[in-house]
Amino acid sequence: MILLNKKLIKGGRVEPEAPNERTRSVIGGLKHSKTFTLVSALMSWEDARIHCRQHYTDLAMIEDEAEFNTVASLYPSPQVWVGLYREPWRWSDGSQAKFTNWANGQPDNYQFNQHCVKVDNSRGWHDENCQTSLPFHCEKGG
Ligand SMILES: [Ca+2]
Repeated sequence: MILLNKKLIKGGRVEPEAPNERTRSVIGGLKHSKTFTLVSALMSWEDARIHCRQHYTDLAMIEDEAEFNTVASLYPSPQVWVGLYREPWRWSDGSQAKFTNWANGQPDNYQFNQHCVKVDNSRGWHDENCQTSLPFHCEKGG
């Protein structure tokens, strides 16, 4: 894989750089270094996970304070999917969520239909209907 003029060349095929994607790295997290990317395209949680697994490693799994701060620095999108779902609350790779930052009154499972997690621009976590279309955070590495 070669990066050339912002085009990704893979197997002889030139793929355009994904639009509106911002990247930022964190080093020294729970599991070495990760690169988090905010993807502005609006997708359901499941479609967002498919996109992340195709282009990165997975939806963002925020496993400690350092990673939390890095993901938060990628805003200004007001609401963004991360790779957390129930139940019990676990990350996209099946690991248990030890670090969480629920907003006041969350998770509330409003209308018994909120099984995926978004973060808001005050950095609080909310359970949300998985079919809602939102931008999302992916991670690579880790
Ligand atoms: Ca909720």
